[in-house]
Amino acid sequence: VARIDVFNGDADGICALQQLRLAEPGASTLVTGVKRDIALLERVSAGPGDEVTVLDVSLDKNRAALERLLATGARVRYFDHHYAGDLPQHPNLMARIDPAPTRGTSLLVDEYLGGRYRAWAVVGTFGDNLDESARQAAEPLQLDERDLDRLRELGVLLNYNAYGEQVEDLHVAPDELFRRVHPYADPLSFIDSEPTFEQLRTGHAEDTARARAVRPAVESERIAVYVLPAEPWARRVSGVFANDLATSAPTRAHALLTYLHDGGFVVSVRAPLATRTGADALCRQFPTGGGRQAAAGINRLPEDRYEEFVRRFGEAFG
Ligand SMILES: [Mn+2]
Repeated sequence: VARIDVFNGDADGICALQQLRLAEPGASTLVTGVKRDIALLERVSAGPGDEVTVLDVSLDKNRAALERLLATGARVRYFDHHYAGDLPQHPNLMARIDPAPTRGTSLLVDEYLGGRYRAWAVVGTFGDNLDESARQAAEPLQLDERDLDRLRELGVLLNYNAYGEQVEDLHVAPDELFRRVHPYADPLSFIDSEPTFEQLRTGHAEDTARARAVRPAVESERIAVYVLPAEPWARRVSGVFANDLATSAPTRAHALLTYLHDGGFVVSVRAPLATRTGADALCRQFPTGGGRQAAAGINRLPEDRYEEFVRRFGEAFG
């Protein structure tokens, strides 16, 4: 029986898998990618009885591959909080899917495991910018404020590492990052002992300083649009910078457009933190758009649709 773990390469995906594999140790094949690379299941081949675990990628975007795997007799466990559409009904599918805007995949896995590796669930939840939920989940751990801040920073850094157009843009490939994380049942030990933490912290500080120097292309009380150049630092920092902007102006919606090397933009949208809705509905108006109510994106916005995007962004949030 083959065991295949399919997970979003971001903090929430890695921390969801970390909890499951601490609870159920053993070798598995890892299938992952940059944060936006969510059509992951199509890369999986599995046979009768094989166990496929899928974490933090939209079922709707993986539906055809999921149906194919179920038809071959594979058993699939699916945990996610993105838009799913109708769930396939199949005896070999166990799905825990909840698109609630305040709970990520790490917390769905935490619930499944009865809170066994709660600290990792807290890290993943901070990574998805769900600070309030993360703090609530952390209460029974009785951490002091300093340790809670360290868990938050780790979540932000793991999340930051997942942003890029290709794995080559990233400081650490997500499958390798999972292998580095995996020996640590306690994320605070990872922070103290594993050099990767400092590596990501330095990279994050450098990229953020460059992003902060960029002025908005459009700015009003309700919306702001930033355009970043086609460089690896911009591709890495865009998501985390979008979360920073959202936190610093909670009643404003933010859009970050990063030029792709072959034209067009990759887009990150954050709904105002005060409402946390409307980002996915806006992005799904464009062919490669998708995401969650609070945070969504467009994988490729053609350059000639820039004005249209700004107009629709204004209509959605202005
Ligand atoms: Mn997530």
